[in-house]
Amino acid sequence: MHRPEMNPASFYRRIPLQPHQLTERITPTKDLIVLCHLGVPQVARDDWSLSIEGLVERAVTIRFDDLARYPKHRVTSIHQCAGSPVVPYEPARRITNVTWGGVRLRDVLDHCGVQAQARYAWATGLDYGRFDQVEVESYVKDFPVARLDQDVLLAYELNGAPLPVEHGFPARLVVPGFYGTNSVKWLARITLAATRASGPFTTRYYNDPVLDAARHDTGRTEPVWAIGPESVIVAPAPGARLTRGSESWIWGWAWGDAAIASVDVFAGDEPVRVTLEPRSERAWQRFSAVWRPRRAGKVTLCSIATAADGAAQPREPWRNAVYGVDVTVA
Ligand SMILES: Nc1nc2c(c(=O)[nH]1)N[C@H]1C(S)=C(S)[C@@H](COP(=O)(O)O)O[C@H]1N2
Ligand SMILES: [Mo]
Repeated sequence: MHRPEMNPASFYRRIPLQPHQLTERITPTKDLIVLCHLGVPQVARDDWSLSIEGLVERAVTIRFDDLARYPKHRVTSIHQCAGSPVVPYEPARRITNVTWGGVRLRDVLDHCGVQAQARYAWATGLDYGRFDQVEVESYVKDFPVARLDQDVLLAYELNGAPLPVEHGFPARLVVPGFYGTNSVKWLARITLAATRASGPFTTRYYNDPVLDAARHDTGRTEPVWAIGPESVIVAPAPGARLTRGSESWIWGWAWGDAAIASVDVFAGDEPVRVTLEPRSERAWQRFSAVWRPRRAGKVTLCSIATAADGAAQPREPWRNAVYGVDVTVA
């Protein structure tokens, strides 16, 4: 693997929009999260290649032009940064919804023949350097092979245009429904393996403590993979003034790895009737409600998403915790 120039050569990020700014269904590329732990490797399209190795019948190396041999696939999906890997109880709300274009990794792997013992795919990026005082040879993540059937992409387009450099040009992995950290940019290698990967980003970072029903740490951990059920209110914005006795629209987005089955909206402790659109592809789902405030004063609006599998957005501090919007009724 050749080592590209890193520019910038250290942690680089752009913080995305606040919940009340998420007014567009497809987040414009200029408003996306950018998160690069080690900096941004500068890779020319013609220098790029992807090696597929490990537990496969035939190891292969493909060049960018080889991607055109596979059917093009587009998927509209939530794209969310999990926030700090070491503070899972801090909600980050770095959420966007975008359209990726590329080829299915499954289609490419079918040519290589995945061996039966392969349980994980390790994905290695071209970036290298220092993160949190640790010298890192490359950014490596992993995901279960069972996930391949769910639109895992080798993506070369974002919102209909070639990937911008900071988003992984010329090609990246996208694991729809998993937190963004798993979607390795500037992808260089896929390794099929029987075990999880051993680098810092799959061991030291991005493993959450598992809590019991009383929220005590069980001592076990689980990988930061599937996106938990979450929702945010887009409007009204924090600090808005609503008029007593007249109808106010409350709307927002709900999402998760599993489709969201219902959203509950509360104005203080008063439940408000909600309409929720069904999920299309892996996109977020719009919900809306009409509320007629009867009393003047300050009130907190909130929304709670429940997924089809029954898991609900927690009120306790966690990365997908319920988001409250403080408004004034006058
Ligand atoms: N190679 C590489 N891939 C990476 C990262 C990285 O530092 N290096 N950061 C991850 C994290 S934490 C997130 S949230 C997403 C962000 O993707 P974006 O910057 O394209 O929005 O990229 C992921 N993929
Ligand atoms: Mo992230």
